[in-house]
Amino acid sequence: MKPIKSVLILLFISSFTPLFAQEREFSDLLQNIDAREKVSLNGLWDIIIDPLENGYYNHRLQPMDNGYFKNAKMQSPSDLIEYNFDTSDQIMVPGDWNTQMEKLYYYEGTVWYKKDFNYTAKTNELVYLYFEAVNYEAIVYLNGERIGTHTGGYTPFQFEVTDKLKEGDNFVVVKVDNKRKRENVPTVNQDWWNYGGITRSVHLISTPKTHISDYSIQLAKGSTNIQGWVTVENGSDGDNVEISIPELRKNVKSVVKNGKASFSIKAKPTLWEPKNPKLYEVTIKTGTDEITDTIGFRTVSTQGSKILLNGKEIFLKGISIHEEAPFKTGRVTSKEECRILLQWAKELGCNYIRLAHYPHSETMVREAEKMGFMIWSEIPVYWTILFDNKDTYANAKNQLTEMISRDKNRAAILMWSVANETPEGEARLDFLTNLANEARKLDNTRLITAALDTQSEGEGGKMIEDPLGKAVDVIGINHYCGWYVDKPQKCSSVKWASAYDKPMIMSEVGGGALYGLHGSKNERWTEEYQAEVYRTNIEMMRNIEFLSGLSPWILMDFRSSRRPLKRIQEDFNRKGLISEQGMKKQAFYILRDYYLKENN
Ligand code: GCB
Repeated sequence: MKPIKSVLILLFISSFTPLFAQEREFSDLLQNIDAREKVSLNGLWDIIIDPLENGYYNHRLQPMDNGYFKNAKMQSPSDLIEYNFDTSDQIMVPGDWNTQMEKLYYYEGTVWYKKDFNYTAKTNELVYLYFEAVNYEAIVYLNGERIGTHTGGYTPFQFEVTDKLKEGDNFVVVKVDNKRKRENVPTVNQDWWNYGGITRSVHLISTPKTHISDYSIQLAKGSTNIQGWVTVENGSDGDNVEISIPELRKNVKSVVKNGKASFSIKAKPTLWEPKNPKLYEVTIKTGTDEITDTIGFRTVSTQGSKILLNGKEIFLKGISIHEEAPFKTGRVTSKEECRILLQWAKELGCNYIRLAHYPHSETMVREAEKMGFMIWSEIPVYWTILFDNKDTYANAKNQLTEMISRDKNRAAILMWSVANETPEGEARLDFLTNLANEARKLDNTRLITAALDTQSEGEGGKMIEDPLGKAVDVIGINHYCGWYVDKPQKCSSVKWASAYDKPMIMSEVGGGALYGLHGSKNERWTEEYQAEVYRTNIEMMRNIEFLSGLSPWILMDFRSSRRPLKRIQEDFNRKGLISEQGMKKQAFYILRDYYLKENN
């Protein structure tokens, strides 16, 4: 190979370095996209399934400059073009591909997506192409030109495309790749379905050239003042920004300085809480741009082993939830599906939900907030990710940053979780301590947590002394008494002690049952067995003085390729209190009784 050619190839390859390598405070995501003028790119997209990445690499495994992203069409009958989006299969966006085509059920690899659309530009506007989530790696092309990449399956990303749009016909192509890789976040082993595809909505969002891009508006830590900042894209220092909360009769003006307009408002808002999830309309104005959000105000803190909401102790009566659709399975794709899951959690008597094991959609978070659920939100730092790999850290940090960027104005979120069930070790401790510090740097108003599954046996029973306990504000414990360890009958007498004077949440307890399977309480997979696990675990939890909440595993049965047992699991983790078809198992009512009768 000639040197000049190899340099060019290297440059080409290195231009695919994931964006998360860059240092920045918040990600540059537009805040509150629902309030923006936008065109939906949802609906049917043309797809080409490409397990060999033939549309990307040539036969010498070099990236090609005329790959499928060119969306080439035959010009004459003698042309050789071995793909054609216009005659290909189609699937729905938003949506996972696994549940839309039988042959894609277990598929992990590349699928090319293409959508045609029409656009007429307005003067003085900027246009963003915004993806709410693509699992896992996305390379995005507009009209045949690569515009950027994104890594991580559960957070949004955007590209400013104003100059790349044509008047009239346009097309966007996305190379989506959900291959599991050892260095990814999550890594290769996970207990949920690796749903691939453009799993959440896609929009073209237009804004004035100078526009409000981001803001943070919250009660300040330990104060009754509403505090925040606003950033203005293409603005300059000296620009005026106005923030108003009409219901509180507040209106303040601020000026952009060093890129941000900061403000503080003395106010006495009605505080957001589960029994009264009060949200206020807040309007921000600058120059020609104006945006309105609905924002709640509350404080959250800890005092010894207690969690305080608005200064008062609160017990978190929760349930863990995967972002899996009721009745049809696959990824949740609508507000209605979010509301069904949340309504079930309401019926269960919950005031709290753990959104496992990755950031759920903004719709889910906003609907939960309106319904009065306190939220634990989490990134997929799960099990055995590569704690000694710098790129893995950069990736995890980027997912954390994008999660906090998107949801920092949601009062319902009390906790950011940095990890789930990670094995003890020095590299892991450094990795997660750094992530926890990072989360605090981005947002000092919320608590940091992680779900641990390590404990030792001491005189006082199970002893929580995982060194990660130092780095978090709230300790989550996953423990499957009666399922993975011990018989259910043993659980009532299990005692817990902690080396930390911090609140503990039982972030997971539970066991599996196939809905409709009945038998004795000693027979696995029966509803009676699962109910017994709940009964005895609830007794165990009553004895934990430093317990400040729980989120048993899990609201609804969910797909997992770790669960092959025929006639019982059939690719589902059966620890749901409700089957994927919406049928409530006995254990649902055991937990509901506990929530409705105790800890009010
Ligand atoms: C866990 C994991 C969760 C699994 C669950 C199980 O501890 O955190 O992702 O699905 O156990 O069912 O084994």
